[in-house]
Formats: sequence, C-alpha cells, structure tokens
Amino acid sequence: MIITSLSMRQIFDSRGEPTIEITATCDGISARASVPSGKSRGRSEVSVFSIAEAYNALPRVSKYVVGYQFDSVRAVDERMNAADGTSDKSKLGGNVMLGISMAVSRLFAEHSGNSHWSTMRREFFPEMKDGKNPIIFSNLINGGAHAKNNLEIQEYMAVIRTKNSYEESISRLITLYKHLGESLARAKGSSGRAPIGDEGGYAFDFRDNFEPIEFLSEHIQGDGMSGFCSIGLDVAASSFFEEGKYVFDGIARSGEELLNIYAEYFKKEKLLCTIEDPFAESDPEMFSALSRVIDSKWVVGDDLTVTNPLFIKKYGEARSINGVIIKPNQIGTVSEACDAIRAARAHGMKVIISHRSGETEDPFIIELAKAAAADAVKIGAPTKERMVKFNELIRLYGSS
Ligand code: 2PG
Ligand code: MG
Repeated sequence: MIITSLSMRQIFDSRGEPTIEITATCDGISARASVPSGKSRGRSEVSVFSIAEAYNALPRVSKYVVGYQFDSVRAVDERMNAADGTSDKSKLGGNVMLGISMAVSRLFAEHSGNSHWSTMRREFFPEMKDGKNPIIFSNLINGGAHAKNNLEIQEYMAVIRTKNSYEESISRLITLYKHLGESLARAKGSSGRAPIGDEGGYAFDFRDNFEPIEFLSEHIQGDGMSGFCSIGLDVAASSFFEEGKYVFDGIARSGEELLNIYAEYFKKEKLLCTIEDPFAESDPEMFSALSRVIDSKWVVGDDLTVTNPLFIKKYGEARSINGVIIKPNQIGTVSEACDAIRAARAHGMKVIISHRSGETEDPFIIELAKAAAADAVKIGAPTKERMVKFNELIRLYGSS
C-alpha cells in the first residue's frame, strides 16, 4: 500500500484540552485516528508536542512516509522511529507519530476490506484466538490528580466480569453508577450536582482513602452484583511521593507503612482484587514486596512500565507486578504497544488496555483489546464521552 497523504486537525479531548486527529489516505481511501492525553503521566512516557509543534512536525514526518510503499504498520513505525532517532520521540513528537501509526493501521484495514481489529490481529497477534470477554475496569470514584477532593488514591473502579452479554453487564454497571451517585450525594449532604472528576467518577471529599471502598462494596452487594463485580484501585502513588515519603491520609509514611495499609485494605474488603501503581515509579522494590504479600491479587504497573517492552520485561523478571496497563500514547506507535503486550504475555502478566484521563471518541483501545485478546479494558465511568468505548465493546463482542 502506498500512503498518498497525511493531514492533521486540532480537536479537543474530554478535559477540554486540544489534541490531534490524523487522516491518512491511499488511492482515495482514507482513515482517521485521534490521540488521547494523560494528566498523571509516567516520567518515561514519550514526548507530547503542542498543537503548533505538531503542525510543524507533520511535513517532516510525511517526508518519510508519504509516497512510499509499505506492507505493514510495523514498517511505517520503524521508518518514523529511524527518522526520529531519539529514545523519547522528541524530534517528531510521540503524539504525532502515534496518530499517524493508528491512522495507518486503520488504513491497512480499509484497504484490505477487513475489520481493523482482525487486521491488527493478523499482523501482531497471529497466534491469538478469541479468549474470554475482557474484564471492564470502570472508574466510579475519582481522586488524586483527577479530582479536586481530599483523596490521594486516584481511581476506585468497579471490575466487571462479563460471562454472557455486555449489554446486560454494562446496564447493571450504569445502574450501580447511578445508585452510588444518589447515595453519595445523600451521605455527603450535597443538594446540587455531584462533583465529577476527569474520568466521570464522583469526586466528593471522604473520611479517608478507605471510605470510597466501603461505599462501592456496599452498593455492589446491595445491587446484587457481587457474583461478577469486584473492586480495583489505581493509586497512582507517584503523585503523593515526596522526599522519600508517601503523604497518605494526611500523614507522611514509609513504603513499608503504606504496604501495611494496603494489606489491611485487602484483608478488610474481600471484593478488592487489583491495585495499580501502589508505589511511586522510582520505588520498584516496594512493588515486589507487595506482590509477595498479596500474591493472589493483581498488582499492576502503569507509570512504572509506561507500555515499554523493556520495562515490562525488567519488572516481569523481578516479579514486581503480575499485570500491566497498556496505553499506546505512552510509547508512541501501534507496533511498540503490541510489542509491550507480547512482552507482558511472555512474563505471564495480565494485559489491561487503557484509556487516558483526556479521551477522544476514538474506539482504538477496544479494537486493540479485541486484536490482542486482552484480559481487561480500563475505560472510565459509564457516562458521556466514555460511552463510546462501552458501545464499541458491545459492537465488537456482540452477545454470546
Ligand atoms: C491512569 C490514567 C487513566 P492518566 O493513571 O491510569 O486512568 O490516568 O491518563 O491521567 O495518566
Ligand atoms: Mg494508572
């Protein structure tokens, strides 16, 4: 396939921040893709160009891509990487390169007349068969960098295992989300609209970081969902790690003290099943220590691993984590995100394909999850712009 043009336009993400949408064409066929943005970013994520820088970079990247014959997405990505030549994609822009890589990936599908997910599977995961329906991680209470409340923990998620149809489980999740909002508003004495965080979850102040878990647990049980719904946390602990201490519930604590708090959480709340970034990315030994203590639960890396196959391998070998977040815009091309998934699998890790706090309406992550037969998808609260991802799950997986 010869790529005949690349163009770009500015759009806005769900946080109202400007981001880019790329259109790639070939013989009159076109495909487009847009790039999300993260607020709580890992230190080693690839560079993000401003809109002005991205417009400036596009002709420089196009020079290496437009007018050339390519047989795979990987070939396009390798050519962009060679032209960029930096480890953090700072010459051509990680977001620019990812937008092109995603649009080109869709263009290959359009060109061959196949679905995007099956085209990606053929190139990157040819040995994969459809597995179980991916588990949904849905963020219902927001704190940390995603909210203006007193919670250090960034995300309290409903973790939904769908055996039969997504229609049914998503409908139950929406009911849970509504009931939780009503009862939080009552309990917190709020008469107006509930405060909402960046990913659509409720953002009230709480007694401490454990209280939201109690609320969630009570509602999951009250709504009769405990057979298929549990609780996950994304602590995003780098955001409250200051001078070697974790400032948690108002007190500066050592890593060991924080580990004991988590162990207590897991002991007290049986529905709690996963914990992401429990410690700062500069404190990997503590991930391993926690993994030894709660070895039947998922200990997940995000800021720690930034979708980088080398980091995933390193922390897989050290047994620091047994699950990993995959966000294509942390690494900046589709083929490298797929390499990260393969690295995770090679080390026996659960693969969770994730949105960002600043999302667009692009359903790319669901297509990737289907292509890779991922274990889970992380897609925010069931509301507003995030519904695109839920609806795409229904479309791609249908009822079974
Ligand atoms: C995270 C994400 C998505 P952000 O930390 O996992 O929930 O947040 O996009 O702000 O990094
Ligand atoms: Mg995270």
